[in-house]
Amino acid sequence: MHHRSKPASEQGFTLIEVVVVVVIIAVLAAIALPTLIDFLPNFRLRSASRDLYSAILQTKAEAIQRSQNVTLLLDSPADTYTIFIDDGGGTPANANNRIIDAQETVISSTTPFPTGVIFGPADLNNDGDFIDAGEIADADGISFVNNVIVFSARGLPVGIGTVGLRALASDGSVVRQRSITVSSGGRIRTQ
Ligand SMILES: [Ca+2]
Ligand SMILES: [Ca+2]
Ligand SMILES: [Ca+2]
Repeated sequence: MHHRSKPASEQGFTLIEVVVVVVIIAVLAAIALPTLIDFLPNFRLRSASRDLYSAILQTKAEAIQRSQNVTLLLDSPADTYTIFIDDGGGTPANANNRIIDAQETVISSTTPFPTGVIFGPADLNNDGDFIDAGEIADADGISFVNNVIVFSARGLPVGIGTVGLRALASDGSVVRQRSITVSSGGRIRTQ
């Protein structure tokens, strides 16, 4: 009676093979995890910054197209923004009050930032001050008067300012900061 050995593929794993695979997985995870933990808040911040930049451009384009002031309302505690026409909608008392009143036209409904992204002061080069290019010291992260970015029918900003964005880690620490600045010529710059 002779014994036929099974093909290698049917023999299952030896203990040493399992240990080697587990060690390889552990090493790969240890390498990838910090990158992943860092990557996610950064990714969200970039996407929030890009979306807000687009919203500012849209506000400008709508103002030109509609030949009237269009307002981008930045809500710092809520970390949202909304494009609307603050013209009172027929009720003069409600015009330019930075409140979206019942009869006013909402152009782009309220957009929240992704999880972990907030408005906040931005020290872009992390040197402890808030005075370098594109930095903003305002506690609420918005230096525009009354927290609105308004464009006129000519496509020019009614006021200039900077918006600071912060990406937070799950423990609440600040991972990365960015800013968007609107200059008097209507140029929009992200940093
Ligand atoms: Ca209003
Ligand atoms: Ca600084
Ligand atoms: Ca402010």
